[in-house]
Amino acid sequence: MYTEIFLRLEPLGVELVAAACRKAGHEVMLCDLQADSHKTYFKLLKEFQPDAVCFGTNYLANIPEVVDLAKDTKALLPNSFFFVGGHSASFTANEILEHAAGAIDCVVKGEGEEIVVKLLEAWQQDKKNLHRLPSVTTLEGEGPRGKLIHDLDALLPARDLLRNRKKYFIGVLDPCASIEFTRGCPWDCSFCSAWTFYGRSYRRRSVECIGEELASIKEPGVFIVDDVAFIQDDHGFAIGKEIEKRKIKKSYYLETRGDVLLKNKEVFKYWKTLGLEYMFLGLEAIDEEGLKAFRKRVTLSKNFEALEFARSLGITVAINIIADPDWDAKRFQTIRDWALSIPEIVNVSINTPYPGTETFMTESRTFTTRDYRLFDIQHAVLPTTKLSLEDFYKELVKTQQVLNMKHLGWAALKETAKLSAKLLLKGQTNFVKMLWKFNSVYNPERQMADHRRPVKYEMKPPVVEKDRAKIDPLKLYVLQPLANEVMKAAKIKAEAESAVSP
Ligand code: B12
Ligand code: SF4
Repeated sequence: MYTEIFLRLEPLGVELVAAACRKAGHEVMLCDLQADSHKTYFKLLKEFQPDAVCFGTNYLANIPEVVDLAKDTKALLPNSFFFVGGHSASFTANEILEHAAGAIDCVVKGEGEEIVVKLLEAWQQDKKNLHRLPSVTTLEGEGPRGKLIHDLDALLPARDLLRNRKKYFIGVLDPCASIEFTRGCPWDCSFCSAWTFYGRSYRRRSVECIGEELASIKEPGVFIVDDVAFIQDDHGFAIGKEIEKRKIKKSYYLETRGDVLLKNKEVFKYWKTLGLEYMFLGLEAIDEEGLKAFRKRVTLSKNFEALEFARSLGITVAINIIADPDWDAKRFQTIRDWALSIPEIVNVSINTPYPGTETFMTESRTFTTRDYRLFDIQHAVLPTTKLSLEDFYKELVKTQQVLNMKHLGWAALKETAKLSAKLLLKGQTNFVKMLWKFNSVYNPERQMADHRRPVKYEMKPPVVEKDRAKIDPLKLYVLQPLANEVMKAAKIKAEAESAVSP
């Protein structure tokens, strides 16, 4: 739902996998189904007649679509090799294969750049033993856990293969490209799977490589995809100097944590001068109890101090708050009152335990649905205890509407009109379209109707372990955890936390 309105960004992971295949000598075509229709996809398949088709499946909500597309692709090209990779696919490999009933040959877990080349080779030579490769799961079995890739600088994303680059945007950054400075996150929030995917590691790309990539980007807007930007200020400063040296002028969007922002004030100040315009802060809760439950490891006062600081820099800040299905109308009203009292953009998501997160295993409430399509943090998949499901959605949408209107009040509309005209003159229509779409996408009836859709593929329920202490985090990891990487990340996290502890 979110991507129907506010943003649509390029699939960097898939572009990297494409770049790896191309470097190995394969002819590659990319089709981004965020920007292209299924009709176009099948037309391209017929024209290109690929030997292999692979899908990036970062989002749980897309799994049913990918499984159905796999079945239709195999019907069209029975001899082609069909495989799937990406974030959510890595945590649901066996169940995806079962749903596809033979239409998906294998699922690749974790980072795809290195294994994809070996996989294509293996398919040509020995199809029966694919499951012996690291990170590869087939209906026959599963290979050993893969390792982190050797070199984050080895490839640049194959941006040139995307046919609709004008369609990528986030708010007023229209058009907008994406870039990665670092990979992984040293924290371990209970609702998040970013750390389990990368085995709690944190790696940096070289400054030269980032500079070269930024210089090759044509779009004026750049979304930095790092989970937590500028955890280490030296890296942030060095990238900035490289940008200055190369005279690169862009507008930037990034996501970070309140404590990192406070620890590294100078680097964020510096980036403001380089074009940093938008920042996303995952506050998640406005009470200490909530922060503790999410194991955010930051205090409320530090988060509020971080907001003050971001405000002082003149950066537009968006905040996320997680609503729980057990909220009542009063709780939503508290959020509305608070959100209206601050100038920032407030986004509300719904607490959704999903595979790969700790909460998926510890959540003792029973899911009310196991329809993958509803696991998009905009639907309630846990029981709404104080409100009926319909009233819960009414409150949620009312909150989102109030917050949306706050930013499209009269003063903002005047500014928006100027901006819209400027973008339209350049032929960019994404931002303008976004302004009129809110009510058609966010409405309680549509959300209720989503719950009534027949469910073809159901997610496997977790084996619940209520005692958090009994969960071995190593079991959650997709890749083989490397002791030195985990220790390095723990040190980085400790440094970040100690710098802002009261
Ligand atoms: C950037 C980002 C976005 C961008 C997406 C840009 C895009 N089009 O891809 C935006 C802001 C739009 C976004 C939106 C959302 N996001 Co998001 N996002 C991220 C983030 C921070 C980084 C992803 C990224 O680009 N990484 C860099 C690239 C290089 O890595 P990658 O994509 O993972 O690709 C690697 C591997 O996965 C693999 N791979 C990928 N594709 C393929 C394909 C094949 C064939 C193979 C072999 C391998 C492979 O190899 C790649 C290279 O190593 C991740 C967190 C994370 N660290 O993963 C969350 C994350 C993926 N998002 C998440 C969520 C919840 C959402 C939203 C639902 C939030 C919302 N309510 O709107 C939406 C849904 C969007 C949608 N399309 O439906 C969750 C995933 C939830 C889930 N399990 O379904 C994550 C994990 C965040 C979290 N902390 O939990 N997101
Ligand atoms: S700090 Fe952000 S990316 Fe890291 S574990 Fe927590 S929510 Fe996930």
